[in-house]
Amino acid sequence: MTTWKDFADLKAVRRLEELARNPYNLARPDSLPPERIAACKASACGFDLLYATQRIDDEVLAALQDLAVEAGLIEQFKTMKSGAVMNRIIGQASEERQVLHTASRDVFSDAPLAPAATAQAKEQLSRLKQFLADVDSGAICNEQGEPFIAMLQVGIGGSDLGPRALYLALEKYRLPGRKAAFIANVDPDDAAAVLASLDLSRTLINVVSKSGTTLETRTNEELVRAALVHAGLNPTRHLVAVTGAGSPMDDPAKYLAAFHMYDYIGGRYSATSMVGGVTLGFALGYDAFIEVLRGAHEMDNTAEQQDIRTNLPLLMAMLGIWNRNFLGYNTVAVLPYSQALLRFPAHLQQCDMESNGKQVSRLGTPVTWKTGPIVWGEPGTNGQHAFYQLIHQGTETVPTEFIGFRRPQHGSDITVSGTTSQQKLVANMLAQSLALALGREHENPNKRFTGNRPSSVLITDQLTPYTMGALLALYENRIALQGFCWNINSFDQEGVQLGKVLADRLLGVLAGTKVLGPDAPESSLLKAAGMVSGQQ
Ligand code: G6Q
Repeated sequence: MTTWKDFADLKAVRRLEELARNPYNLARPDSLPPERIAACKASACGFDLLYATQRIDDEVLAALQDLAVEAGLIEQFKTMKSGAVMNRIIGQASEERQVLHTASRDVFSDAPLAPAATAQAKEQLSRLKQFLADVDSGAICNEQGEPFIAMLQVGIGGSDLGPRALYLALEKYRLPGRKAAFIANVDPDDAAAVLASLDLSRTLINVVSKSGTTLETRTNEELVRAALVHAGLNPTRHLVAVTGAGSPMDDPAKYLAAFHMYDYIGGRYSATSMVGGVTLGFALGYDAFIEVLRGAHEMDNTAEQQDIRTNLPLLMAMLGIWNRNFLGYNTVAVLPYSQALLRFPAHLQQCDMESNGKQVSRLGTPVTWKTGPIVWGEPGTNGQHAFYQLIHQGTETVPTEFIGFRRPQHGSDITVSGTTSQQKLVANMLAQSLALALGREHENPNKRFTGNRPSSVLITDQLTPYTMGALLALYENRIALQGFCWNINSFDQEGVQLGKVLADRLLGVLAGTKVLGPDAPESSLLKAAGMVSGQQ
């Protein structure tokens, strides 16, 4: 029997609504005394979360804790990790699947929570280890007997964003002479540019598609196969596949090696499965990928704690719910002060918005409360010279999540005017957090900062494979916990289907296999866009 409860029916929601009538004012004098800054700090897996600059006090935190307990968030998280069918909606046809991305990193203990899934993860890991050893030893090489030096991942959405974000974050740890590249979009210009940057004869192509049917990926696979043939190369010596067991791509004869992912791992949660493992393992080494898994696993363990003050994913989830549902803020900016995290906000955008952009509760009825916010971001300090104007003085309050590192990844730095570049980076991040909170009075209203704008700062020593894994899992778990609280199914994505269906109709018209009446909106739109021959 499920105990899923709708958000609007939770008692703690009433209490939080009361507290939200007079929330903590960050802009009043002395709003950030030293004891508040010291107390509003939680730590896990080497990360510190500084949240004194959120509009909360002890009463709000206690009520958020009550909300988490009443909604059974930690029980639901553990139930998910143990293999319950969490991807479902009661009384409606839905995916009806387990949600076990956590099993792909629960490989360090002898008693994993979902033993069958973890056994499959271990089996894939040992296949990966052997494959990478064969690449290293030259047992797998090109037709001239030369080692492979690059891997091109072809995949889109969940089969691209997480692996790409992690690769860019960890490029510093690349094995000597190795690199990775990515093609996602069905954009011939992107494919041409990426292919031009590679020596195809020494490149492995890793085609990643859980379904094995995705239009963009299958088209790009054909494009790359044609490029290999054009270069006089044999595609089966170069192509590797990661796909769902039994998918149309699950055909070992067409690939040099094939890895599996399983239906219990959602695309956007798949970076720690073979979807990320093959390319990250090739470029960074098997051991670095295991470190990513270790970081993620330890953050998964943290997420099992009941106490909001020590469970970082839970704390971030509940602060987000306070901002979204009780203070009424519509968006969240994730602003890493690290260029290496360039694509991490894009990955989170998918993970969060595809998971929690939902309008029906798990009880099958329309929600009467707000669900996922609009998530976006860019690295600072670049953003400071761009969109921070709106964050500081716009009419929309943008709760902000800053991410920073005390030490650079590379050993080199420079001291200018008494500070290093890394110190400048971190000082800027902390300054933004203070400026948003405190604001500034001025007789000129155009120079006034109202302040009282919430943010938090997530900081750790260094961006490494371990901390990247922990950071990834921190966000994945915060997203799942918020979904549980809103009582929505965070693991399906029906909202992406309609556009695909209509794109197929338009392509049918362009290919001449579908005839639509001249008054059909598809026909009129193709005509207006100048896409139908003779209609420029
Ligand atoms: C993620 C989504 C979606 C998916 C892509 C690629 O959760 O389901 O982004 O990952 O559509 O799908 P395939 O891996 O099946 O090609």
